[in-house]
Amino acid sequence: MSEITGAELLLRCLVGEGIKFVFGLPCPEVDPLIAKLEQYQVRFVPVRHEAAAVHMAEGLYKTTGQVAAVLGNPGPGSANLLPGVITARHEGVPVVVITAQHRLGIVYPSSPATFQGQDQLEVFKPVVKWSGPILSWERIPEVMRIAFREMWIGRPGPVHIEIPAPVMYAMGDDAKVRLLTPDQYRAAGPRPSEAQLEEAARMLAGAKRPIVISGGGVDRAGANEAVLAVVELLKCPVIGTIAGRSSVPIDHPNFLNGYGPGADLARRESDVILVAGSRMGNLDIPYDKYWGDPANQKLIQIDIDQRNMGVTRPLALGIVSDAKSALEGLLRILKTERARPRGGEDAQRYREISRKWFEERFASVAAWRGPGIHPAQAMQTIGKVFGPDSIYVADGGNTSLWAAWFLPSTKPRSYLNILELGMLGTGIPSAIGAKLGNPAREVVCVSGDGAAGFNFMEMQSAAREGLKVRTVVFAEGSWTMEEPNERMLYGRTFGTEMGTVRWDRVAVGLGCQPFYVDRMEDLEAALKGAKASDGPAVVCLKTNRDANLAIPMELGIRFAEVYQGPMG
Ligand SMILES: Cc1ncc(C[n+]2csc(CCOP(=O)(O)OP(=O)(O)O)c2C)c(N)n1
Ligand SMILES: [Mg+2]
Repeated sequence: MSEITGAELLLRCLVGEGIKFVFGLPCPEVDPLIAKLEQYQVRFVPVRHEAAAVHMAEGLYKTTGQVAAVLGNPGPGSANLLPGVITARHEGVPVVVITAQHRLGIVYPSSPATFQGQDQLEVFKPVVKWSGPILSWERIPEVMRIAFREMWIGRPGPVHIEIPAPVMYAMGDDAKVRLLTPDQYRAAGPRPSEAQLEEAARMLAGAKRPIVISGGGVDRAGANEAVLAVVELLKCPVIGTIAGRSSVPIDHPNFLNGYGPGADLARRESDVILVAGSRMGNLDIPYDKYWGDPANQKLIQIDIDQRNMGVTRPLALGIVSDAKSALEGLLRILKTERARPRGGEDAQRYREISRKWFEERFASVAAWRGPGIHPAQAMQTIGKVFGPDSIYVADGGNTSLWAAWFLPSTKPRSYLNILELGMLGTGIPSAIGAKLGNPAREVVCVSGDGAAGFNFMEMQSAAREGLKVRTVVFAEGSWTMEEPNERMLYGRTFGTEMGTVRWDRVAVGLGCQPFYVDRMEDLEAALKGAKASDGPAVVCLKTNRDANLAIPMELGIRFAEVYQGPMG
């Protein structure tokens, strides 16, 4: 008879689910787990803040599809996980959140005498998809199966398990438990029915002006090739949602930016719209004024989650399915349906309208000759140096808008931004997670100086772990995105002034290669230096404040409509 700890049994369950990384900090209540990780080829990555652990798991998942586990100690460490977990929930990121707990004699309820006593199940329940305790060695595999099933139902998300220390340390005979492989206890899916696919194909093949809207779900499902194949077969325009920036190449000849007048016209004129992997949330301005009359416009929506169906636009056909199998099935039938593509004139017409409009709106960017550095020009230079094969992680307020508009077209799953919750500070840890999952690729984090401050200490984690993450901080010294409202309503700013931080000097203390740039002519060399660095690098980029503030008015209004609803 061989006996193993509860921690080792738990680890076998995690490994059976393909988990290769655990993020968090040690504590006696989880030490038996951490002590065994190496033996199972699981990498432990310690963090400087537990929320960052979850953001690392998020960067890993978004770029590779791999799930990770995160750890919190009883009380504070678990409390610190919460912002990360809430972000993961909003972003549809699956992650196994493991909180350690004291012996049961002093919690549930925690008495005022209990040191670090927190009844964590109650705290986590509202912010995860599923939460439960494991109270005996024997039930570890079964409860883990419950957790993983729940994680993958509909839109993925975080699940929480809590394990009291005595269960982690408990010994049991491993011959007595049966571990099941994932396909022995969960089914793939949901999948579309053939009838649904045929109906969708018929609608699209018969459409006068079909368009496709590609969302983040296309990236998550690995449906990038399938969505482009549908677009190319129909020769129709494809609009990328904001969260789906890397779901289709933004330099594809049929691509339309969703915030421009070309996309508005495409949505208004279209008789059949196929939406894949997007809820069409307010960030994608799903308002009547930017769409056609629903009486004449048929909407087909493919989404993994019934909860996302027809939330903002009425449906003609909803297909609850993962985007890949639905789009591949649709493509197969479309090929036999003899779809009548219109020759792509619409896509060209819309693109031309948007191209002109953006060119005019961004004339001030093209014309900028200083003083100092314009963030948009800096993004273009970053794109030039790091190219289309890098993974880009954007964080910050206006900084992330400039990034979305001016960074290059990327590969699938290679443009990360927190787009539902808008949590600042995710960029650096998320980039670290991305680098762990993609060691051979360049990972570049572009961050506002407000956003950078939240988790900048994780650059030390990158240095310790030998991860060549490149972080460029746009250091104009303000919480810029909060300025316009103050200026408009009060004629002055308050609370937005951040003071000066020399991020490069902080970086030195954290073991990173430092670069400081305040003249445009020095930027390219600094970025090349960062790229050539043999460890993580930080570029402190002093950009011009007024330039960072000057989001073109029409684009600013659209962004305001996200919050305030349709205007005018
Ligand atoms: C954690 C968090 N706190 C507050 C906000 C609200 N917020 C959105 S943008 C922004 C300013 C961001 O400043 P910075 O990162 O420097 O980018 P900038 O707008 O200056 O380019 C703030 C405070 C948020 N999204 N997340
Ligand atoms: Mg700023």
